[in-house]
Amino acid sequence: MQYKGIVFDLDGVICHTDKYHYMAWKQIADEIGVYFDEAINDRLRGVSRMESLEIILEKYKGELTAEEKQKLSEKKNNIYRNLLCQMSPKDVSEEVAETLNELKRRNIRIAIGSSSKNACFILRKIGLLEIFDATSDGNNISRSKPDPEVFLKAAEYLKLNAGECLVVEDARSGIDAAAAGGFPCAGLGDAAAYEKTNYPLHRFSEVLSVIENRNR
Ligand code: B16
Ligand code: MG
Repeated sequence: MQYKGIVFDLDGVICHTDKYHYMAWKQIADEIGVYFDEAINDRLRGVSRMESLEIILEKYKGELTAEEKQKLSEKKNNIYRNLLCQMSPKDVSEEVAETLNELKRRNIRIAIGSSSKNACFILRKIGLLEIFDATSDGNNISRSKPDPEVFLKAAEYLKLNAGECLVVEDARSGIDAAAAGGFPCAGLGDAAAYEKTNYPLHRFSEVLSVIENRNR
């Protein structure tokens, strides 16, 4: 089967917001007196906001009510969104921008498949809201990665079957989601070394050769 579309994860693939997630969560963790570091932050990749908070609270000694957790996650999001305001098209590498343009030239349909409820806000800030044919994100799903829902919705929006869409991810939870949905998947960074990844990528632009080799 030829690959007619690509569903890209956003954070860690198209742009990098982990430092802002880290800064915002660190502020929350300090406030409640819980230990938090870069290694814990790495475990939050691709994971929803509330699930991220639960991971951070693993080291918390007390008990929090659902309402208190909700307040903390809202507070984190406000800090995070303020930090996101400094993002601009300069936060997209030339390689990413050129590869997306080349995919469009080749009539490959492209979508975003992100756990983030801030995906459209980020895409607008980095000037990429218009280039994608569809966006599936934290606002249109009820189950976060590793559930395949976000990618299945993206494929549906592109009017393609899972087998026709390559998923590009940086997180293992995202690769698990792609595999569970029956999508072929390419992995960058941490996800490149994961055994469930079909196409390990060293750099973003290599998606062009994955498509080329598949469709020739
Ligand atoms: P928000 P992705 C994910 O985006 C991030 O990797 C993850 O760290 C974050 O917790 C999640 O979005 C939810 O983000 O708080 O903005 O709704 O990698 O799936 O694009
Ligand atoms: Mg990611």
